[in-house]
Parts: sequence; C-alpha cells; structure tokens
Amino acid sequence: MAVELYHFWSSVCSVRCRMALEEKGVPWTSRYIDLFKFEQMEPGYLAINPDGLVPTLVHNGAPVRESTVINEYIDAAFEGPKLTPTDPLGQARMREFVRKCEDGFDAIVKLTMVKYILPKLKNRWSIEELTKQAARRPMKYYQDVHSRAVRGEITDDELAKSRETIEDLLDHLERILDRGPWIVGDQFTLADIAVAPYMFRLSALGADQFWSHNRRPKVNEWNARLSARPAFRTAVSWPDESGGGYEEVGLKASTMAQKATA
Ligand SMILES: N[C@@H](CCC(=O)N[C@@H](CS)C(=O)NCC(=O)O)C(=O)O
Repeated sequence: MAVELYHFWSSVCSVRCRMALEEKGVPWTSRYIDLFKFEQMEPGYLAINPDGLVPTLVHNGAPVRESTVINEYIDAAFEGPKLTPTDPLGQARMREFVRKCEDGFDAIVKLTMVKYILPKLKNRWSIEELTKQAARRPMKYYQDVHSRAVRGEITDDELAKSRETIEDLLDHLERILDRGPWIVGDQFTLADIAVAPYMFRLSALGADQFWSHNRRPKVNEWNARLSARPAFRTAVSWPDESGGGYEEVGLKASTMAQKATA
C-alpha cells in the first residue's frame, strides 16, 4: 500500500494534498520536486505528470493528478475521518466551494508569483535561463505566465483583477461561514482543505490586510480553527529544500508556519 506524494514546499496544490493525507492519517513518502531547479520538467517526472505540475499522488504505482481530484481519491481510498459529507446536498455544497477555489487559482498564482516566486528564481538563475525554462513549460498557461513574468509584463491591471478575485472569494467565504463552524457546516471537509493553502500564501503577504477581528471576522475565526489543526501545521511547514523560505524575498514568514515549526 505504498503512497508517494510528488510535491514542492510552497506549492498551494501540494499543501492541499499534504493536508488531506495528514487529516486522514495516511502514512506517505515524500518525493520532493524542486520547482526552483525545474525538476518538474525532467523526463522521469513527466512520465507520471505530462503537464509538468505538482502534486502527483502515486498509490501502488498508479499516478493520480490534480490536487482536488487527488484529495477526493485520498478520502475515498483510505481509512480515517471522512472528509466528504454523506448527504448529496452537503456534497454539492462542498464541490461548489472547491470549484470556486479552483477558479481563484490563477489569481493566487499571479499575486504571489510576482511577489516571491519570481524574485527567488531570479536569485538563482539568469534572465536568459529563466526565459529558456519558461518556454519549456509543457502547459501554455505556465509558458505564458512565466515568460511574461520574467519580462516584467504581468500588468498592474492583472494584479488588481487578481486581488479583486481573492477579495470576492474571501467575501463569499465570510457569507457561507454563517452555517459554520466549517464551510459546509458541522463537518470539516475537502472544502476547508481546498482553500487552506490560499490562507497560507495570503498570510505570507500580510494576513491582516485580508482578514482580522474587524475585517471578515468569520473568516478570521475559521482561519484560527483551521490553523490549529495539526494536519494544517504539518502541511504548511514543509521546508524549502532549496533554501531561503519566504524571508529570502523579504516576505513575512507565515505566522502559521512559524507556529507549525515552533
Ligand atoms: N490544477 C492543478 C494545478 C497544479 C499546478 O499548477 N501546480 C503548480 C504549483 S502550485 C506547478 O506545478 N507549477 C509548475 C511550474 O510553475 O512550472 C492542480 O490542482 O493540481
């Protein structure tokens, strides 16, 4: 029953799957794919993930891709606390929210990539090398985002729109947490896990600008409950194996990650 996760420390989709594995209590083996060394494009990895993306879960030799699909698989395939409601309406509510998180992914990529992934890459590689590597990305989306980011062409307008998307997602979360304490109600589910890594990334940008006692108080309280979960702490505290963490680019280390490693 070998379970391997190919993942990267700060990747939001990797955090998602680490958290699901930890919530279920599934023993798993780490296969670190260093995106700062472009290991996602090595032939051995492309054989299990032709899009050159992390994460990939490999269970008994069979790869499963796409973080939200992986999480449904983890919940269905392994013993442990159920992370999906049993009633069809609860399942629909959970999937509606997971879909919203997927729709917000591009906004998270742009906001945080420009702020800290690109500067870290620039500390390690020349512009020529980064341009070459951007063109090698198997997916058009990443070819475009990375090559434009390297050329400094992610516009202020795009960043403003990304910011708006995230603000809307958090407003939506504030509204639906009326039925709390978790996103679907009494049960902690894959919906909470789907958005957890965004909280981690946004908190590195300075959480107080997005939620606090006064601004989106329900999100603030839910986030405190989420951050207290051991699975979350483990998921967000995976070390940056190529070094530097957030501090390298002058960002606040996530307070959640600090707690996790304390
Ligand atoms: N829809 C995919 C997205 C996966 C994805 O975009 N992963 C990012 C890290 S969060 C990645 O591997 N990027 C590769 C790159 O930047 O070249 C999922 O949910 O798993």
